[in-house]
Amino acid sequence: MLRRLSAAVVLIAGLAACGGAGGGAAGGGGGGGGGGDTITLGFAQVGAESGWRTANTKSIQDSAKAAGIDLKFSDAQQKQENQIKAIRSYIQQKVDAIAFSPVVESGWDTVLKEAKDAKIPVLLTDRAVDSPDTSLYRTFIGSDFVVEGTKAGEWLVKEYEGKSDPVNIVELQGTTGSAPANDRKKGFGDVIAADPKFKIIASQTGDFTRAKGKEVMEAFLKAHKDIDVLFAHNDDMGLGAIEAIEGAGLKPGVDIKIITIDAVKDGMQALADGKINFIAECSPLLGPQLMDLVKKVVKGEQVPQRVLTEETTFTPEQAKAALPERKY
Ligand code: GZL
Repeated sequence: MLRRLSAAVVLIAGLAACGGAGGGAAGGGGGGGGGGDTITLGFAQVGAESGWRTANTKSIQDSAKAAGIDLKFSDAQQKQENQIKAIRSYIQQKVDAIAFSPVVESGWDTVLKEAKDAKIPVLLTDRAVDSPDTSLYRTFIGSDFVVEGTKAGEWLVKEYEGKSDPVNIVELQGTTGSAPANDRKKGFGDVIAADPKFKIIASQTGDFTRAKGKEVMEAFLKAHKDIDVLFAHNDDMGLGAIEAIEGAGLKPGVDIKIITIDAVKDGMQALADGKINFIAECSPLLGPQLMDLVKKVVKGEQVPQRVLTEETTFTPEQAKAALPERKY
């Protein structure tokens, strides 16, 4: 599905290439910094739930150091109340800018209004919020999760082209209420809805973790003897499910085809080994572009309201070729 990119949306490659200029959300000074001082950035991270998150945290921390930005960092252990507490503490500390990856889409307006009233610009990274008031944040840098789900669905449609037997699918959803879970489910579901042979016979959250993915897949296997396909919203839940499938004496990637999203090293290894059949990439390496955007926002420059990460997909052969150079 080709998505029209409005003028306010810049692909990361473009941003990196042209140094970040772009239309979209109004710029505006930060709470305290700017000028020649060191910029202080408060970053409220989701948690440490997956290989993707670990790589994302490393990208943020390494990029802040390289950019000479003083980073205050918090890990919310996947709890929204902890992220809100961290944002409030950054406001009290009068940081120059705040960035965060909202663990879920809703419930941010109050704290974002507090940041706006304190004249501290907020940048969304990785995940989106569902607030209709886009003045509450200066930009959102991250993937299009609907497209990722669409790519997963399109692979499945192609894989079963010309076949008419029913295809029973189980789905391991990401964190309930999170943008990646909502959007990946939508993208995938919209594509397979076109052919009635595809049926999602069970769908439950595995909270993006390996442990929960294994636990829920064990339950799926007990309840259903006719599973053909697993669609997992991230590699980590897929890797947990592989343990459950092998524990049930079945061959992952053969008896049950597996599609995941992220393309972290462990997922790519399972893909190369034929235990996963297809991965849609979701890049965690948002750090460098985020620091570019922070500097521009603190200086009061205009930044694109939406910065989209460019991503690809991998088959087993492509994973084998990519693995030696894989950064995460
Ligand atoms: C996606 C990110 C998701 C990853 C998971 O951008 O928010 O959260 O797909 C991670 O691996 O836990």
